[in-house]
Amino acid sequence: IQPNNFHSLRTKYQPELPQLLQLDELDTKTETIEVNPQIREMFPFLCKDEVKAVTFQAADANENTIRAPLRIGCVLSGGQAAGGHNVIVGIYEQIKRRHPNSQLFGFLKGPIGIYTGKYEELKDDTINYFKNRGGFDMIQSGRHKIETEEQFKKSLQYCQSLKLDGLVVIGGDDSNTNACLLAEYFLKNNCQTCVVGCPKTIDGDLKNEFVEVSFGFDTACKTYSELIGNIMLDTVSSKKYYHFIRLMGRSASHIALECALLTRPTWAYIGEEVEKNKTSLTQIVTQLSDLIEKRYKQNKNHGVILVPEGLIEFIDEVKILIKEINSILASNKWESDQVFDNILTKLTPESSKLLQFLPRSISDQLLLDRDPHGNVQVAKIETEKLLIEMVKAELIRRKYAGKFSAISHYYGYEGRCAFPTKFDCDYCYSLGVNAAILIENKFTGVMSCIRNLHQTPSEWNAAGFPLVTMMDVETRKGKSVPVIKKALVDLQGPLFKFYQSNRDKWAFHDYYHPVGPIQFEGDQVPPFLINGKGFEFEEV
Ligand code: FBP
Repeated sequence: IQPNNFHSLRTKYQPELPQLLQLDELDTKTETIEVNPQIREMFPFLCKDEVKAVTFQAADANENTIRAPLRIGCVLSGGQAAGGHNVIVGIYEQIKRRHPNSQLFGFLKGPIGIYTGKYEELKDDTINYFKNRGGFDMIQSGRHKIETEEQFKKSLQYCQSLKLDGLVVIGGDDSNTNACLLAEYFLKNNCQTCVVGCPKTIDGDLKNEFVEVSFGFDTACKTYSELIGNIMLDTVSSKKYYHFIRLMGRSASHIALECALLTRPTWAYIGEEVEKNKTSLTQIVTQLSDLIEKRYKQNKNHGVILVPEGLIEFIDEVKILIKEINSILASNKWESDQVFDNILTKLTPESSKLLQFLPRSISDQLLLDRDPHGNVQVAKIETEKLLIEMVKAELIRRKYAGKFSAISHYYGYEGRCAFPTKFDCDYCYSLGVNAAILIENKFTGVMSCIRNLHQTPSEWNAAGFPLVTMMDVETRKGKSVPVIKKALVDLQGPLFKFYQSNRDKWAFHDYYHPVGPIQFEGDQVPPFLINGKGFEFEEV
């Protein structure tokens, strides 16, 4: 692809680093942290001694230090998220600063590239081209897992034959769980390759006391919010359409909440609240129909409704239905045209009734193949259309006197590969630099973490936190397995509370707030998801 003017301009931007990471000499400082005893048992090598977190501090410059070239491998895992290229650029520029003969290898098409030994050495021309650019096309990504003994063995062989000092796994919760298993396997087999994770996912659900936000979230929310704002201006001009906008974000509703705070829609569903209140599909349709009727009495036949793509899985009866379908599909195989009829015979009466009640297009989408991690592909379930159809039917039943003309939208893939915001450019570059430093200092099984993100980049902190401290034990397919838990929207947190206390106003008074396109210069507002730290919410 030829660079366009904007791309050429962005490649010239040198991302900002935290002050500490700009120094030539760093001392490491470690601190013991608690690990769940069950997890300790599952990772005996990583947890052999005390498990420690690492931070850095300035050290005296030492001209006699002899530095050896570093050899690092990297892999992009799972769905695209803006900024992934900058993690790689950060690793590359850091290891070249340490020694000009250092080398970086990109494993191709995700984890499968590691255990099949498909890689490419990354050099100046590639790195310079992809700097500050969206997408994962430099080395591509994939959703494969390293699962079987053979795959672990092969991964070790390829890392050893490349004499890698380290492997950086750039991925979400599942990929970082996999990274931790790989780190354990390498230690057990005396392999010198350290494994370091980097927190990626637009969904924002890889978040815990160590990770403030995953990269790509900021760019995705700001991209969607620009589009939502444009729709708002259109609808408030024509005053004739209800826009139902489904937003990507597989499970958690962080994206929907962040976009709601940025744009102030007529209404936004938050899946976690729907789950907590056990709100049924019928209740959602009743609420929406009430809202539309009330607005009609104010002479308003327009609105913007945000629907998180994970909503469908949070609705109690649908959740039960999906669980039943998952377990039936796990033990049965049918020709695709026979799945629907066969499943109906095996579901409980309530779930069978629901599956038949849903429009056929939606029930077919619920029956689609699961991804390699067993997730329902909510990105392919058109919940926004389902709601429109059901609300339409309900309004007809109520003999609604107003006009209900609805348009559906899905904002998903367009937010994952946009040019990364300045925040994501700097954040990802810092994550990459930090990952390289962790490897140089021989830390393994840790996540590269950049914190204090509500401040300007020079004030950010860098750390390495052991992946085992982020894990819980879950039962999957009847087996106890370690997993990094997804962070859902905190219904007691400041962001949801702010939305909750404002939404009734926004529902009836059109406080639409079009944010416009992403700006790359001037003041930057980091994502609200960093727990609202440092932000004054503007009451309207
Ligand atoms: P990751 O968790 O791998 O970052 O991917 C997240 C996501 O973008 C979800 O928001 C979405 O539901 C899903 O990927 C779509 O997956 P696919 O790219 O396989 O269609």
